[in-house]
Amino acid sequence: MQHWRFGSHDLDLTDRGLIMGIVNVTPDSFSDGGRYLDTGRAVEHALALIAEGADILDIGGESTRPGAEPVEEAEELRRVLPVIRAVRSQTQTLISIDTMKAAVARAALDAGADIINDVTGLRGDAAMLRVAAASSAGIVVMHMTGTPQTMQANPHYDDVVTEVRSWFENRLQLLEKEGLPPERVVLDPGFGFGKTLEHNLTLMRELPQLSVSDRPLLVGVSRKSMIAKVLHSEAMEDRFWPTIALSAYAREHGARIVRVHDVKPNREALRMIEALLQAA
Ligand code: HH2
Repeated sequence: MQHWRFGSHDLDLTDRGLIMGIVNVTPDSFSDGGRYLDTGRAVEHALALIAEGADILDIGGESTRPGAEPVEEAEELRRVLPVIRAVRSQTQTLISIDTMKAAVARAALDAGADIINDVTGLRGDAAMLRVAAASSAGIVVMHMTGTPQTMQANPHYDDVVTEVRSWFENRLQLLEKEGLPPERVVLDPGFGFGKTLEHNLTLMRELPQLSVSDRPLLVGVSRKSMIAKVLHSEAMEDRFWPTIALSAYAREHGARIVRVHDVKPNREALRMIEALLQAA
């Protein structure tokens, strides 16, 4: 059984996975930077993703691509809060805030967000764990070595699968000790965050080994450079179909949430794979 319980929600993900649609309110995100920096455009995009079938909107105001410039807290708030407020006033769809800053997470929850998605796994900001534990939000705990500024310098693991898995186990234990029960947490291997192509491919192939304590796994590979490296093409449009292939593979191998830019085709891939899994 795979349940994700937070706030008033009890999401049964055992047989049906979720699509997390990406809303980047940034000038510099790697695949769509600048397209939705304007509040109106971001809200329009968010509503379009809901119409395509997004179960969760992941709204972020700071790019985490390798080498991205950090964003001041006030600027990040200015980007995301109006979008969260506007989306919340128009829909009940779950909203996650993609941030590394505790103050942004707190303000986003107050504005109507339901989930904190922190790519540092609640390690980046010393206040984040307290904010997360004191809230009733769902929490995405992602694995990353270093920071977005340093992570791709020279990623090294003796055994990437074992190390990410034991990091998940330790993290869940520590969070529980700090008052954050595992049932509120989903785990994410952090594709592209302090990992080489080989590390990313190994983690994807060995996904079932990363399943810890029945916590749902979230996978974020949408349009990422691992695809460009395999296909020897830097063109962003060459990354759309391979993303769908990876979503299907991930769902077949146990992932329950996929974080994607292109909601409709990835959602269809999940439904198709789930039909196969249930027939088996
Ligand atoms: N990837 C990105 C951002 N946030 N969160 C989770 N949980 N997992 C991921 O894999 C993940 C994430 C990077 O993608 P994107 O938001 O499209 O780009 P950028 O960080 O440049 O805005």
